[in-house]
Amino acid sequence: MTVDATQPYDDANIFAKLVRGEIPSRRVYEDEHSIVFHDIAPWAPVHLLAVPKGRYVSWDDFSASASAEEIVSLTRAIGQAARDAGLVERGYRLIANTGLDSHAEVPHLHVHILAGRALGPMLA
Ligand code: D5M
Repeated sequence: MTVDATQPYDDANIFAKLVRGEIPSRRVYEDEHSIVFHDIAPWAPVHLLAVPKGRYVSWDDFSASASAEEIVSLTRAIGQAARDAGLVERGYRLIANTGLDSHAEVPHLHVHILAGRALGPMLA
């Protein structure tokens, strides 16, 4: 099912549980406001997900109402995780699916970090 970016936040979603530590994840970065972990169904040889710990459905509500500290944290988390994974030399792609046409499936903001092969001009 795809995520309607205008829906209210659902505390039972899978990434809410993951942030709360109720389900396991392979975390590669964590700070006060953000975590980065491996995607369980990778689209590329390297596939990480960066998520804010706060209750944001998508880029839409995050960009409108997250604090400056949360926004800086997510930005730094993505850059640090990419550097730690050795992705800078060959590069990487960031994707934040938002709303019905994007095919977002989890109603908690997540930024995909994709790398490890030449990704081509677009995914779909
Ligand atoms: O991407 C949702 C992504 O979330 C998709 O690539 C699978 C991933 N996923 C789902 N459950 C988990 C858990 N438990 N750990 C790690 N990764 C997970 P979307 O942009 O919403 O289509």
